[in-house]
Amino acid sequence: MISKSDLKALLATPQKIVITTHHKPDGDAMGSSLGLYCYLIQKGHHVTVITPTDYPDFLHWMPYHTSVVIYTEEQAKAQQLVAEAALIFCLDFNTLSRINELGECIRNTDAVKVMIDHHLDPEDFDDFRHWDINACAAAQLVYDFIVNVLEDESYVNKEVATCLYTGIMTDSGSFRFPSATSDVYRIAACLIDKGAEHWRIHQLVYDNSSENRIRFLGHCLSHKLEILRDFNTALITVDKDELVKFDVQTGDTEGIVNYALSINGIKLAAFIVERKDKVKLSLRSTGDFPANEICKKYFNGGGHRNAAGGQSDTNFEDTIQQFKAILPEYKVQLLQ
Ligand SMILES: [Mn+2]
Repeated sequence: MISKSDLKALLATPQKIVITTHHKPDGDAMGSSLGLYCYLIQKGHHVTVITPTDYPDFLHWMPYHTSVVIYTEEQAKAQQLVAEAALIFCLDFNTLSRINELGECIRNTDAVKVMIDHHLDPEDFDDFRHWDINACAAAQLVYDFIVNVLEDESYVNKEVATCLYTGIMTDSGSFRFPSATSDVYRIAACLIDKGAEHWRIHQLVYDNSSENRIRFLGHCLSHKLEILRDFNTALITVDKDELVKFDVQTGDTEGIVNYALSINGIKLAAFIVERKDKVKLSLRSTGDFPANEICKKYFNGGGHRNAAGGQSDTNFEDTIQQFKAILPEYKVQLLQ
């Protein structure tokens, strides 16, 4: 581990820096990464954001997103950048397995590794950690890192503010989750003062669906939604033929699980999707119900109490049956 003053001293002169974030980056992954990028380039650093995989179309408007190196598309370039970096920032994840092959590249470098994250159970690979599970978004922690750790609030310009606002807005469910505390609202207000156009960001992220995505959502809600009233649970299941039929793209399935959770009385919602090589689950819950416990115990995953994910070792049909078979174990909590 290095101290805050060591890190500040290192950042006082221009460095080669890599910023990376988790597999299938979401609004917070891209918002925190590009927000930090927009800050560091003002300080004269040579910075590259490397994502393990591509990211959804609804984020293809963000400042400097065209400079992002996607590992699966430019592997040699990404490996070289990692090898040459003096500092690597790991944002919105805390175990190297979350970034696929890129994780081992990073583990094997001598670069100073800085983790900025808000997930449970961090792995011990970092040299400096700005970590808080109570933060609503990694972007909130990047804001705190710039303003309070590096004491550089004057560098939060319109671009930094736009990126960080995007991360906070998307990870807090548009400021509606319990994690959106009064402090988060104060940070959002500050970002708006710095130039983030909240109305425009909301529109670009949420009113930016392809026609296919909306038709696919309609299909899921009309034909694929199952309500298990005995367990206050709703699930939506989609197989790989349906993904092909609706030409479902990266990010198109994002958020569909929330429609299931929005039905009155539903305490647990699941979205189960058959991908090319595995079956993925996305769980959402209300109140104290631990969606992450189910993902951790049964589906090689984890996450937050109310938003978690995992994957299954068995086939699509068996995964659905397995999920249903788990519910009696949680019946008391689900009916509370
Ligand atoms: Mn996040």
